[in-house]
Amino acid sequence: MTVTFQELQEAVIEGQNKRAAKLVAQALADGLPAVEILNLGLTPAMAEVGRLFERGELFIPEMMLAARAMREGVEILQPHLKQGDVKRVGKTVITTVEGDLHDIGKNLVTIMVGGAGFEVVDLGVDVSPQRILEALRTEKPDVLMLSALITSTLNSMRTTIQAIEEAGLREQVKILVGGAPVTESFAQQIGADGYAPDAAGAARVALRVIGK
Ligand code: B1M
Repeated sequence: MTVTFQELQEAVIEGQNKRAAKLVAQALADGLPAVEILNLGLTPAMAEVGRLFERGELFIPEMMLAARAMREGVEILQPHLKQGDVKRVGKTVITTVEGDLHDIGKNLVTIMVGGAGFEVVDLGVDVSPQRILEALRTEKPDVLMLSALITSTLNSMRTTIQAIEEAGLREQVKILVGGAPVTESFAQQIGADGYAPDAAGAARVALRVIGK
């Protein structure tokens, strides 16, 4: 029986991780493209979870279960989102900024940027400017990618970029920012080199800023 996007969304919204993983595997077996499963099945489910949370119809524990179901679905999709043999084009350090624990979007960016040929060093979530400075010194990436999902942590993006400037490291790295509350104009305001609204866009902008 063919899997529908509706079924996939329901499994994620209801936090049924095993069912979500099984449906993703089935959808792939049915021949659905991985990008469609992601964009029409999994991602809209998280948007709905956010709406239900805002309306007080769903709470943090359910949000965490939905996040787990999404993550397990993405794990099955991951090998199918990669392009074939890609040439290494550069190195990137990626992180969710200080105070922010959201990592699903960052992880998707990691997959897409890795698929575009970047070696990716993922620092995780809730990462301080000091830790990011350390990584810039040791990893020497071409691109630093900062993700934020809550309005209150947008300020951490700003302070991270300020810390990089103050440390005299700004010229050695291109900085890209993204995440639901981030906009192109905010990116310009805080002195980032680029912004992308989604994971595929992040890969394109990363290539562009390093001249590829
Ligand atoms: Co939270 N949360 N959450 N949450 N959560 C949001 C973000 C929220 C919008 C929900 C809502 O109210 N509607 C809201 C923020 C409101 C605001 O500030 N504007 C919110 C809140 C309030 C909170 C807490 C404060 C709740 C509380 O404790 N009272 C708390 C904060 C904790 C913290 O971070 N300090 C919290 C906690 C959590 C959980 C831990 C339960 C869980 C996260 C689990 C995890 O990530 N491991 C969670 C979840 C799941 C969500 C929602 C429902 C889903 C987020 C998600 O994964 N989306 C979210 C609602 C929503 O987004 N509508 C919500 C799917 C993902 C694929 O999309 O992350 O946007 P996204 O990533 C996209 C793009 O943004 C972009 O590409 C990705 C793929 O296309 N992108 C980049 C992301 N990073 C990028 C970087 C780039 C470029 C593009 O370049 C560098």
